[in-house]
Amino acid sequence: MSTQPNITVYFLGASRAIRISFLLEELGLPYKLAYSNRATNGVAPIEFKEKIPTPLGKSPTIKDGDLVVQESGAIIQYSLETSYSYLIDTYDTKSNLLPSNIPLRCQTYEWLHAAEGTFMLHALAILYARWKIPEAAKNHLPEMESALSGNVHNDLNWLENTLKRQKESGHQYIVGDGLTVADVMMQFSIDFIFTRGLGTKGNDWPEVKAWL
Ligand SMILES: N[C@@H](CCC(=O)N[C@@H](CS)C(=O)NCC(=O)O)C(=O)O
Repeated sequence: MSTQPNITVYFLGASRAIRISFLLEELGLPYKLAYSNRATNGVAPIEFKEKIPTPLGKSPTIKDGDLVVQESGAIIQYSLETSYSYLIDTYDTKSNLLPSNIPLRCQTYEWLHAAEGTFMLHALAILYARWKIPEAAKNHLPEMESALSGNVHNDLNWLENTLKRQKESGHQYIVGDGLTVADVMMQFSIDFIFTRGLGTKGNDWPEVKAWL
């Protein structure tokens, strides 16, 4: 762990690495990009994956000095809570990306983890079904998507109702009265779900769309 930031973000185009740049920009932290576009078939180029110093070679990964951190939620927690917590005082005087109030902090953690562990999990079940379903079973895909969409609907309803309550209190973000890492993590998940229409058929989430 270094005392001065020396961060490289391994950034695959159109990936969860957006969360990390979003946070680092909000914190005003300098960082280097090791960037790659996706290959024409949408996957990460193998030469890029080989450069990422983790067993899975996923994006985002960061390297800060000798320390390597993978998993977007963990990178966000690392950036906020360990070596750079002082930067929140220095740079983040207005937006309070991680509230100090304990109930608000816990709500922020809930969304930070729900972004991957709930929203992406349920949406990816549908995307993988689209990708992996055998040709012979393709006519069952709509039925399968509809069966898998219940979780996505529940997840989006949770966010919709949270944002509605926030709006009634005069707030436009997910937790408290300003931008937090809940928004930073959730932005990618929701954009991912809406852009691909993953389980979103048959409902509309106007507050979620307005927030996005
Ligand atoms: N749970 C991980 C997921 C990381 C992940 O799956 N990243 C995708 C891009 S969004 C990736 O690296 N895909 C390329 C590959 O798997 O080869 C996180 O939140 O960082």
